[in-house]
Amino acid sequence: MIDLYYWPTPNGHKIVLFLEETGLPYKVVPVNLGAGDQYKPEFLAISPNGRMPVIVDRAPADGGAPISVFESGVILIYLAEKTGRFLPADTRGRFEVLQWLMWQMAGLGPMAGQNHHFAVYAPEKIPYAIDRYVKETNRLYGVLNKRLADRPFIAGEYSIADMVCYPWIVPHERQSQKLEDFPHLKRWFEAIQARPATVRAYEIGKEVNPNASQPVSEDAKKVLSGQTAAVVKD
Ligand SMILES: N[C@@H](CCC(=O)N[C@@H](CS)C(=O)NCC(=O)O)C(=O)O
Repeated sequence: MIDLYYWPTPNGHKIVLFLEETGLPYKVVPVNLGAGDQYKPEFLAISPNGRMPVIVDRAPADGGAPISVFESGVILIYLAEKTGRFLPADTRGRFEVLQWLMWQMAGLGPMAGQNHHFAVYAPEKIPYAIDRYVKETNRLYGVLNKRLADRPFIAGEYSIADMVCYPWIVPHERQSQKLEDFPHLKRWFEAIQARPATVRAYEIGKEVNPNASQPVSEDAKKVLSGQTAAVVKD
């Protein structure tokens, strides 16, 4: 029913977490980012930003033509609305979830992404840049830790807000963060890690890209770095 255009990265894992929790039927379409699949014209047609994940729902609720959705946060809102799961229907509960989902999309994801870039991928190690993003990631971990001090999950019950944040905490060592410094975050992290759906989601990631834990190859780095407007030109 759902085609998931996917590669096992933090943003990709978010959607598999949801699909495995709900049991919604789906088919993985691998998008090999290191090989440049994200810039094939047929992929750009459903993902104008040249990024995965993307879904195509072949059986939308309105019974019409297939719907494609890009941006992981929006994909999760779409799937939550489709299934009635992991996003409360009432206004208070719904916006409690959505504000933390947006916090991840605008803060934790991009900042931890820059952290990875300058600490791991940049050919030149720039202390100012590394320090800036390690500190900002640390601040965001502190925000999440405080939020989790008096509730099991970010918005009370397990929701799409947790699913967007969890994959970005998985690489905490690579982000120069110690979970021991954030006891509430650690407890939350371990609870999600132990969910059967989470275990299955990360197994699927290993099947799709058995080299996911290896350093990015030099060829892949060439594809992924220095992109300009030229990559999305017709
Ligand atoms: N805000 C987007 C970000 C998606 C994103 O950056 N995806 C990365 C992998 S995590 C990607 O497709 N990268 C391909 C590239 O950099 O060329 C989302 O959450 O869906």
